[in-house]
Amino acid sequence: MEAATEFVVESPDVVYSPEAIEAHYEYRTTCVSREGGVLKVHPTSTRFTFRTARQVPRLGVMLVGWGGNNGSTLTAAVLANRLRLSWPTRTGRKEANYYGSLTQAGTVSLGLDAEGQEVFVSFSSLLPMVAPDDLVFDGWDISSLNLAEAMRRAQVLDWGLQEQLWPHMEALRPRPSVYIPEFIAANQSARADNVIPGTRAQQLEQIRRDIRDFRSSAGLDKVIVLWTANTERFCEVVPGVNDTAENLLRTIQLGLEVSPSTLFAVASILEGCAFLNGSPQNTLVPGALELAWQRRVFVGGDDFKSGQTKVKSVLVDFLIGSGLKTMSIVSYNHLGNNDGQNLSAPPQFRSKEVSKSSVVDDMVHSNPVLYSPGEEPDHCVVIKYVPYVGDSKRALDEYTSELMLGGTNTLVLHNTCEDSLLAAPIMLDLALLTELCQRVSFCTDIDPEPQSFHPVLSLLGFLFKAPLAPPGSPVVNALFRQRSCIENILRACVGLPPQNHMLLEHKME
Ligand code: NAI
Ligand code: DG6
Repeated sequence: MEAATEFVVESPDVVYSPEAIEAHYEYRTTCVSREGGVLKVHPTSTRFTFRTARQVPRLGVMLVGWGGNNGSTLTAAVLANRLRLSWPTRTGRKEANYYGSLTQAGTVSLGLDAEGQEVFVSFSSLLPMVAPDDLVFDGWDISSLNLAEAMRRAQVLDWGLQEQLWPHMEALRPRPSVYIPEFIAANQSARADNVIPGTRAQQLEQIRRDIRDFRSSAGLDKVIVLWTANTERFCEVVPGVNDTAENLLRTIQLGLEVSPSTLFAVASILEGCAFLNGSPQNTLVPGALELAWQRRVFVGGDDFKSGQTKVKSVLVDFLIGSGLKTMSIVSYNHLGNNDGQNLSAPPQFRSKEVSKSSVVDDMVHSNPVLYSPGEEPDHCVVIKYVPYVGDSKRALDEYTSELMLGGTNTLVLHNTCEDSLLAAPIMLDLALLTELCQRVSFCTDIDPEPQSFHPVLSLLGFLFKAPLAPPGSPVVNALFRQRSCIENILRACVGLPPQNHMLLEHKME
């Protein structure tokens, strides 16, 4: 059954005008205080008014690392869908689709119909969103291969699809990029034949010119920049160098240490374009975050949550949420694509190890019944480069949990799939949701001044392994809490209550 695509909320709290959807919404939550060893819980309520502009812009997405496996696969996926391509494989004809995209292939329940059955619609129909087929791509890569050649190098797509896409991708050529060898593995140097010369300040200016050029030559209303280039080593956060916006901008002018990804983040923010970091390194150093705050530009990161980590953020939530004490998590990966080769160098592996390891923290901390303060499961992450398996990554996990009365439970998982076919729909969702958030504003009964979401767009956490959150905000990794956050905020924007799954209608006599 195909999900319905359009709906209207009939309520005095929701007003549709040609320009916007305006919804009055009661945000009910609780405030907890500790008084004399007793927790006191106060239900609270705040009245919000959400306004979502209905006019969907012509959106451009600039990928840093456009010629990589993710970049070429995402570009190919959008073209294949736009052109309605189908191609023969040994198991039959396949058709282009957007499986793996929350917005395009996920659904939400609007409520119950007269028969008491749930009515589902596509996630993308909750609010007006850019259609993925309408996205315009551009980007940078230190490798000069055009996108057709990059697609062939990636070895991700079936040959029959590649052949059809070739004439459409051949003319797409990545712009030269910033190459600072010490940030990525030495084994990448042979790729770097397409670089922006000059000082850091000149490179920053060139990136800014590229963004402006793309915006005007493609007739775009908006541009979003997404880092999907190689994983870099972590950058040291040094007072006076990158700890404030002012220091970071001065560092760039003086040519002191700044990573390529941070240069791209700064350029995007200065151009008023949202910047999203799909890799694990600490691109968004405090100075970059402050700049985003000052300019009110959205930033999001870090590291796409695509496979093994996504499963982990479900499985550990299930284990700890069911009262089992997970004590050991061991995750092996082997893969043979260029990402795997880059990660075979210790500093780049370290960046990935950190982001892959942080993912169970919130679940452990949420359960003081099982874990005493400071207690954590052993958590080991191993990544090996095995060229033969190419983009078809293998992920092997072992989870051991304590059961009642001294028992143990060990779960073992083996996951095989094309890494880039998991990452591409996530990149799509990132661009579409970020753009949508740019059209949402709100005010409250306490503060009638309209405002936007915080520049650190933590609503995107579902899509990132190590989600960035505004200072002081809890970091949520549990996948279905993250999904509910997106769904419920979008529901609020059309005046719908949060999805509570209570189905009380079916629990009465
Ligand atoms: P890839 O190695 O195929 O592509 C990266 C591209 O970036 C290459 O074409 C390379 O030439 C280019 N590049 C390197 N430094 C650059 C720079 N300074 N400026 C512009 N381009 C530059 O890697 P893949 O598989 O596309 O992954 C991209 C990134 O996404 C990696 O950091 C990876 O760790 C991350 N990632 C991938 C996931 C997946 O499931 N595929 C999931 C999570 C993160
Ligand atoms: C090896 O783990 C390579 C990495 O780039 C991952 O494939 C990528 O980060 C996806 O990780 P995960 O844990 O979401 O599957």
